[in-house]
Amino acid sequence: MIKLYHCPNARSMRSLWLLNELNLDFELVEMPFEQTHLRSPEYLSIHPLGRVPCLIDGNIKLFESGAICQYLCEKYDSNDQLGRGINNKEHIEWLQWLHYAETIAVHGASLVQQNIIIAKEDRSPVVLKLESRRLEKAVEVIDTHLNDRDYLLKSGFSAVDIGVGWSIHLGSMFKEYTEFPNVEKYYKTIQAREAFIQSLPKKIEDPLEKI
Ligand SMILES: N[C@@H](CCC(=O)N[C@@H](CS)C(=O)NCC(=O)O)C(=O)O
Repeated sequence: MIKLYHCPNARSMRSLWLLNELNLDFELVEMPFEQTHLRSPEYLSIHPLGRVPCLIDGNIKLFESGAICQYLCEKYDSNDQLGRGINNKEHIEWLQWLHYAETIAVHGASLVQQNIIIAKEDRSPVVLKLESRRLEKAVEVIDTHLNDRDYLLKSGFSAVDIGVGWSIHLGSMFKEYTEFPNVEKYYKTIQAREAFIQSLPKKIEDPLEKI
């Protein structure tokens, strides 16, 4: 059976959300977002950097959320409901957004470090300003792209809306989307999906859990 290593609200939420969308059976190994768990010898023997996600399926092990997305779609979505396989006319566009998800996420992750993880005295106002601006510009690209469509691909919701959607979700911790009306509407639409709701932490008590 598929096994997913996950921390609430972390990038592994992409994989969890996709598994839920695909309605697959899987075992979820949920850990708190803490070094004691992520850097334990047991977990480091599974993921060499002690990060999430990590997905195991038989003798396959993957620890990049984009690769997990592509793998799950290629193996378990032969009708291209969420994937867009090599013979699909949207394949190249699908690949572009699959990876663009990380272009947005790196800025959100950097803001998590600057606002939450790093001790106050070590935070950098310059990095904060730069990363906020770069997040904004990366989201603006999505807003413009959504001018003539509801989802990233014209054909409708796909797995790349999960990758980018999670990045928008992460960015929402630091950025209101009011100046990006298409993104605001898009975020509301994907948040209403049953599989998204199923993949959220069961309860959020403090912002540290919202990583
Ligand atoms: N590019 C990787 C990034 C994985 C990653 O950095 N995950 C974060 C959570 S969002 C993590 O596990 N961080 C823990 C740490 O760095 O200690 C992916 O997309 O899977």
